Amino acid sequence: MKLYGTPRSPFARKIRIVLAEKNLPYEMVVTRGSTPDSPVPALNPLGKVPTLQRDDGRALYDSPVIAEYLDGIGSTPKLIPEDFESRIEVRRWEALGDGVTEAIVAVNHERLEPIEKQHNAEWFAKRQAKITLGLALMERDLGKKDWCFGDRFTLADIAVGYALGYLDFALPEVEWRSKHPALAKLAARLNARPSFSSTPHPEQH
Ligand SMILES: N[C@@H](CCC(=O)N[C@@H](CS)C(=O)NCC(=O)O)C(=O)O
Repeated sequence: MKLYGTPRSPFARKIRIVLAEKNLPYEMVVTRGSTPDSPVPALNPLGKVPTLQRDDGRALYDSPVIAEYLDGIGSTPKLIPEDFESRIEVRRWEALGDGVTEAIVAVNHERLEPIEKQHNAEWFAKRQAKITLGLALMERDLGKKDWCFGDRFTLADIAVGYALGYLDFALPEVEWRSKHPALAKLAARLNARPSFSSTPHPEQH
């Protein structure tokens, strides 16, 4: 199996965490999705990473589909519950983590543009609201529980953990821990797991 992605891509990190949790061997192909020489568009017409190439050569995208595939081919631990309602709830957590991450990616990329090309304050405020409201809902729904869903580690925890990890990486000035003590505690535990600690984002420059 080959995973196409970059060390900076949060969505690729999400899949690297899943691969590590499932203890699945893979080859990492470091590439962006849409550079002229990228092999990704031949596999994924959307030109996005992560793209996974299965052992039979077929390609999979986006990260929710890849995560479900890896959970299906790997053995324990099961990251997505079988039961319908539980599964939908874990996938909702995943959508929340992915959506917050998308907003952080958008803000981070926009800030790298020359100031005269950047969107206006209203554009930034809309993305900021997604991050703020998303974190507030995560904090509320996590509450006093040890895990985001049920009584064990699932894809829901990966979704929250990689989103918070990317927030620290891309927007380190956002001080979210004091306002979200439950998330802060969960993040500390998740960041200590080998799947998280072995897949850090590189330094921003
Ligand atoms: N919803 C996608 C998002 C993937 C995504 O946006 N990847 C970015 C890198 S972080 C990318 O490849 N962007 C290139 C492009 O959009 O052309 C997923 O979950 O896999």
